[in-house]
This record gives sequence, structure tokens and C-alpha cells, in this order.
Amino acid sequence: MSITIDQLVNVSWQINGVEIFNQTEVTESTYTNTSTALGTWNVSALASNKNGTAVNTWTWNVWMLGDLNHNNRLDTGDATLVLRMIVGLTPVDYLGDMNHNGMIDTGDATLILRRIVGL
Ligand SMILES: [Ca+2]
Ligand SMILES: [Ca+2]
Repeated sequence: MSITIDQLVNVSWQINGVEIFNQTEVTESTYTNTSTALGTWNVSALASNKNGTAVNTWTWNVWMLGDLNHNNRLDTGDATLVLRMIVGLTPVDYLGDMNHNGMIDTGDATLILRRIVGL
């Protein structure tokens, strides 16, 4: 997530209202995070200077790899969605790329099914 401002500002990045980092006297600011817990988070960037304050807020959904139906577990519904993507019945969602090969394939469905039965 990033913001660009046409004035020098101080930026405070917050998740669910708690500041996670800030920058002073910038015109752009970027926040990246690759290790956040699963769930839905409100990410806000507060930009302020002597002229006022602007806030930009995003809703950030973090899902488990393969959890295509977003119920926080791997189940047969996820495997079914992978199969539907392979045959073109459902738009491709790379959240289902369990084997990290850059495409949705039967290997992904197999991995989901193996995970369900604990193999
Ligand atoms: Ca699921
Ligand atoms: Ca794959």
C-alpha cells in the first residue's frame, strides 16, 4: 500500500488504530508486510502537516494459502474451486497455487486434498 502527496508531510501507518511505523517530511510513503496473521485488518495512512491531515484507509484481507472459499481452513470446497478454475468455470485465483508453480493445476487440488487428510 502506498500514498503520494503533493506536499511534504509526516505519515503515520496504522493497523487497527495502532501505529506500526512513521516517516517524517516525505511526499510518498509505502507500507509492505509479508508476515501478518490471517484475518481482516484495517490499514490506515495518516498524512499531516501544518495545512491539515488526510487519512487513507484500506481493508486488508489475509487468507491462508489455498483457502479459496475464505472459511479459514482447507476443505473439499477449496479443492473443488481449484478444479473449477482448471476447467474455466471459476475465475483463476492464485491463492490456490499450493505448489507455487505460477498456475492453477491438478497438483494444487491434490495438495489441498492431501492436507485435508493429513498426508
Ligand atoms: Ca476453505
Ligand atoms: Ca499450481
